[in-house]
Amino acid sequence: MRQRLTAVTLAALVALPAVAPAQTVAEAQAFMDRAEKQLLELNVEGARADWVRSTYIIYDTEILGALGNERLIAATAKLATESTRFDKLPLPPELARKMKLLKLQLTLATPSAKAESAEATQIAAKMEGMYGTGKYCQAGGKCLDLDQITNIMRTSRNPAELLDVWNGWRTISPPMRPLYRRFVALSNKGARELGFADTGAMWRSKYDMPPDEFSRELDRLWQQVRPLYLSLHAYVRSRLREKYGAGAVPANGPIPAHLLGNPWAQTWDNIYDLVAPPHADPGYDLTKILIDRKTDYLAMVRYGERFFGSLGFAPLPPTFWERSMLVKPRDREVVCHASAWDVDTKDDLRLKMCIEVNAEDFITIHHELGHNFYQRAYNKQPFLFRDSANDGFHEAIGDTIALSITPEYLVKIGLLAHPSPESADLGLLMKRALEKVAFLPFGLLIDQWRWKVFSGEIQPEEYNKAWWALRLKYQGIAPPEARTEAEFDPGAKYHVPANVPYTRYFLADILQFQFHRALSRTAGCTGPLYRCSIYANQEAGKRLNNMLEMGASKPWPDALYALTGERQMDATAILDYFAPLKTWLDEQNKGKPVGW
Ligand code: X8Z
Ligand code: ZN
Repeated sequence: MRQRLTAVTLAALVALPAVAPAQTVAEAQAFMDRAEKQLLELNVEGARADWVRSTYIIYDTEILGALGNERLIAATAKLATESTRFDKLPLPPELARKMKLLKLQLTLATPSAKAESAEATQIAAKMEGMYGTGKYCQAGGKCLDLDQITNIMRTSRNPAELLDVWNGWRTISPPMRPLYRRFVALSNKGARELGFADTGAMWRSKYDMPPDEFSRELDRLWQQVRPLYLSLHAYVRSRLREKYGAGAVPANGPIPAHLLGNPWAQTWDNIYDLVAPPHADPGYDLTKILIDRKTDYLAMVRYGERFFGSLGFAPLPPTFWERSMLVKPRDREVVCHASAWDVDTKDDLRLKMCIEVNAEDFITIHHELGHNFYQRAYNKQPFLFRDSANDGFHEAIGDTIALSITPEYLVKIGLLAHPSPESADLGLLMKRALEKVAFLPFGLLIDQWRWKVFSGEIQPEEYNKAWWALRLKYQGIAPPEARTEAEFDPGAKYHVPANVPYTRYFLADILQFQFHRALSRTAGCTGPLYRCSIYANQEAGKRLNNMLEMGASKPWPDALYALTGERQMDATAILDYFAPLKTWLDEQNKGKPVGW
């Protein structure tokens, strides 16, 4: 019902082309068959150009990538507009869903005017290229790329050095500011041509519910987890204050953004050593284990592949190993930000990543492989259903698997000699919380900023001010030094110049715990969730696969139901998981300020 409602709304808003209304379901079906065939061809062509652009950034590949994208967007928009002819026709459910999805295909809608569509796609390619090739050149003349900066932020405990590279990475983005401004105008124009109020409204329409209801859902989920975040924030702040001094970290104000072990302060697990609960040593350090054992990048990917294999998934195809980019090439510029590809939407799976041997990348490999195994699971679906139930599902699969990387699992695969004692649980939970709980407000705020930028509520003259207001509001962090509108700090986060929606990661952070809870129970694990691993459990594998195979063929609550028996996104699973830590944190925070 909802699907048809959306379609009708769209029809009312879209300027209908002057064609006679179609009459029959057969006609609608023929249109859809043609549309899916054309979109498949253009998608594959576009993905090939995009792959080369991302793994070999030069002048020409940027143009070729933009061109492929432009063709694909133009064809998709044209088909979406044409499809409104069938809006009033009652259609069988599958066809109706395809009509709906066709109208929601685009992340970037470009204006129909040729010059403007070319400009929009060129700006997009250019901004991603600027990010990919971005470097901070220090006063001494040494230039650092993002991987080097990330490593410094991960390991350095010298505030001056941290401040230097934190500021340094943000020197790459001010030149993006005028481009981004223009990009917003053009993409909004394109979105409006398709009947959406703006690009943000288009993005919010992809969740099988009215866009405003989706916003309220997000708020509901955030309210569920906010107390947990506040407890973690207050505790981490007080420990950082001990480490860096009262002059550096306020007692009851925001945490300076450069002290949290990550260039964007989005995950904090790299500063575990600074905030570790006493007497709760996890007993191992995965980074150290990988390095000591001389595990290389290929072996790391094989571990991930074998986990999926243990659940009953077929091994990755030989072409995965031939065509993936797994390490940073020495001789050319690439987009290092990790991504998973399915170039022919069938079996040409690839991973693009600049793997380094550490625990963070070990987890990211599982994240990316989750995309690849999802892609392959839904490849028997018709083209428009070759997608996840919603984008949060796509981001949650690999992370769900990574939640099963428990000490017991590491023992099973021979990376650890003995499982950690129970006394280690608190330490392990803290580490996970620094990764998963710390991320929640960050996952939410990126698009809170972008949606307001797209709607015009945030004007270009206040891009940075509004950015830091949201960083403060949701995360309780502040820039280490005053920022001005001469900077463009959102551009220093990949997904902004690359135009990748971000709310998906917030959803995934919640969903993965829901998935983990359901699969753990399926696997017969009755203990605390943080001790459950679904490794080698075929039944859990089957249950997961059943959902993955559905792709986007059904509204996401149906997919969620198939896996969990629940129809709502629900944060009680993440709260259950961290419950013992929350109790401990609140104990530590007694008599100390919470919030900012
Ligand atoms: O971008 C990613 C993945 C690719 S989909 C590496 N992630 C977000 C980020 O890095 O900001 C994974 C978690 C959040
Ligand atoms: Zn991802």
